[in-house]
Amino acid sequence: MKRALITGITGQDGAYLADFLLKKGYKVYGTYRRTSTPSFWRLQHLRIQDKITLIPADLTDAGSIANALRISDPDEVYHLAAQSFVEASFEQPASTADITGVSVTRILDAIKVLNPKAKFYQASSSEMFGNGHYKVQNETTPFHPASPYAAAKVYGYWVTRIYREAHGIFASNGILFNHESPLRGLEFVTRKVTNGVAMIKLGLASKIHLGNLKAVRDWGYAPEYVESMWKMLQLDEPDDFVIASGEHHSVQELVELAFSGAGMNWEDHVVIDKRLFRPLDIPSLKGDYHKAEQAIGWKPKTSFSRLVEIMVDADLKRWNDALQGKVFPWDIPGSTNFGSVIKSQAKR
Ligand code: NDP
Ligand code: GDR
Repeated sequence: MKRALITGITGQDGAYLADFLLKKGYKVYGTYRRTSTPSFWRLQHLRIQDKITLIPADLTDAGSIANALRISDPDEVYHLAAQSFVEASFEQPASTADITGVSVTRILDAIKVLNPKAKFYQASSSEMFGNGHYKVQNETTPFHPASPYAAAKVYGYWVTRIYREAHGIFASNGILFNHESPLRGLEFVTRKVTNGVAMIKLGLASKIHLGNLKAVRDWGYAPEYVESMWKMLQLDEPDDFVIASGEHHSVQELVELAFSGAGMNWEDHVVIDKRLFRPLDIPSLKGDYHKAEQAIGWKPKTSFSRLVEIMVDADLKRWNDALQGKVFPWDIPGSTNFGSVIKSQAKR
């Protein structure tokens, strides 16, 4: 049985990846950090909370990372944990540099000492291309980061390559473009819109406040994107790959589609709020995934319009359930009672 360690298992990608690897027959370990409110709702939503083994670790704490590696003794490490919200990185630039950037070195260095044969996946991002003004971005496009988050990801990208070339670690970068799902955090624009549409449709809200509607992004469906992470680590040699949908749409198109799908007119409900504009934003991103298609046989399956439909439907169902007295997954009492939490001193 192969063993995988996922950092950030409580996030969108971590939850979907854990589900995918369990179905492949892996023993799955995941790190979580102590928070005042538990964040296990995605694992509960996928009904996998009892099938994984959780290890407490914080990215700022090198000892806890080493401990997670020692306990899990993984064949594959998927490093997904990060401060992942671009907007917040303008407000917390130094902690984002540490959590999203420097932590990559902490993990790779621990792998070098403790598990040098483990294969390593780094969650790199299309944000690294920034505002370089290339119409389409692939693995050879120069980076031009436009946020503290993107700068931290560029650092992580290069450290991954450096450990590959200097220390012979199997370390690959997945350069993923935006990918979304009903498990997306509510602060990201897709989920903010689909959740807002559902609430407005059911009479629970009347407006959504948004920032830059002109920004253009390449949005895909998250469950498909986590599969590419696994495929990259099944190769004989490490490499770097762009993963994208190849479609690009503006935030305004997203808004129009989400409202019209629910039978409403977006102009009646959207308020432009200047405070939600970023100090720097990226006008347009569109990925070219052909290298991945050829090397690992990956290509997107879900169209943008279908993605928006999936997300609006899921949010409508959530709020309908809530109105009928059924609780959201994250409100279930005892949500921290997991079958298999390994404490730092415990043996595996
Ligand atoms: P999420 O924000 O949903 O999840 C982030 C995860 O990181 C959560 O599990 C979070 O824990 C954890 N985390 C944050 N800070 C720390 C810390 N100090 N110590 C330990 N864990 C921490 O992100 P996604 O799942 O969407 O993204 C996964 C990765 O992929 C991220 O690195 C992101 O930057 C990158 N990425 C994402 C893309 C996307 O479109 N989704 C595109 C390209 C790259 P908690 O639940 O406690 O907050
Ligand atoms: P992004 O995603 O910054 O691309 O990072 P986000 O959904 O936050 O923003 C996308 C675009 O929408 C514009 N926008 C708004 N964004 C938010 N969040 N809220 C709003 O109200 C709003 N109005 C307009 C933004 O200005 C931006 O142009 C995501 C994250 O998952 C990163 O971790 C990942 O690396 C990249 O995708 C690829």
